[in-house]
Amino acid sequence: MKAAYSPRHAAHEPRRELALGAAEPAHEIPARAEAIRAALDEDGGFEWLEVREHGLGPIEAVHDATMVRFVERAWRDWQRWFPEGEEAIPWTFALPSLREGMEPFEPSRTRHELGWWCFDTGNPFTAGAAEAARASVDVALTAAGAILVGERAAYGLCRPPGHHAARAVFGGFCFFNNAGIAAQHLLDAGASRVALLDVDYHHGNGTQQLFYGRADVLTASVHADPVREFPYFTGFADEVGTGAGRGTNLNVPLPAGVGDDEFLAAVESALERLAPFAPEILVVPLGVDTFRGDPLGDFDVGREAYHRLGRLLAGVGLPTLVLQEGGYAVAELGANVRDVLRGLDGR
Ligand code: SP5
Ligand code: ZN
Repeated sequence: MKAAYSPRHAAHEPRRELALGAAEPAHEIPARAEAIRAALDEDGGFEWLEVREHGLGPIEAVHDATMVRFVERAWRDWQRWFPEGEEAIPWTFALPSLREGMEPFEPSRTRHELGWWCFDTGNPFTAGAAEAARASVDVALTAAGAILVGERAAYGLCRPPGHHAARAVFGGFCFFNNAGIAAQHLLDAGASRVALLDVDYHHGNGTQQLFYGRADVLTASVHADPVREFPYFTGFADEVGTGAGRGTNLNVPLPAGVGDDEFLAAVESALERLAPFAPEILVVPLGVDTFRGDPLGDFDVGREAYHRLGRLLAGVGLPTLVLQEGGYAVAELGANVRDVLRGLDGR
């Protein structure tokens, strides 16, 4: 299988993140991508593509251009005003109700602009975040390019992940929505309908938001019920799309403790519901934080489930672009991802 990886992911090296008011060691760390890379190298079934730089055009095709420019300068600005710390973490957020009934706000007026563009405290911004985020998009677009020239399946080892980044806000370890950018790129290259099936433990809120009103992109996500889990405010089953996009969003929230069979049955039912949409290409934001040993998850999904997941995806019979999202049990991360891709590859 063709795969893409960039060493530039390592430029983003957060040390800690804040959750529930406490600092803890960062989960989204360079060792994740290196573990996956090592497992795929050891497998031998993956051919690494040369990653091509695609510039800001494809990013600005889905994201607010002002946010994209902010990401590029955020570290420099933060260092200037708040030089303490190895990472930047906002602590005041521009919730719309704060200025309800008031004049529109110009976020660049404040030194704390990060609290306008980032929605959570668990997403440390570092000196190399922008470089790594750009590289992650290029990895996704390079893998998408393999699909465009006829590959049946391709994998982008994206880091940082992307599925929590919406049009004009980022968070959840994500800066740019790699899968959303890739899906738009596939459409712009001639595909008429693209379906995304997000199997990360967390709801793919960013991807949902990007395409919520769109009839040419179907977004589906199987994830932990947002009643108890990040991102808390999206991912409910009654979110079905709006306007022309009504019926093109599917959420399958799951309870704590689901095992292999329940998780895979949820994936299978989501796949069945993609069929009437008749997509030409399937994009799979792949998180393996569904794994029972994951420090961020509460599912009871075992190692054996991942090969079965890959076989389910293969059964759809569409050109399939798999892009890396979460997965924080670093010791098992490589094997879990490898097994999905082996299953997808019919091995
Ligand atoms: C891409 C992705 O998987 N993003 C997930 C972001 C989740 N952020 C919330 C992390 C909460 C960590 N606190 C858990 C306490 C257990 N030590
Ligand atoms: Zn996740």
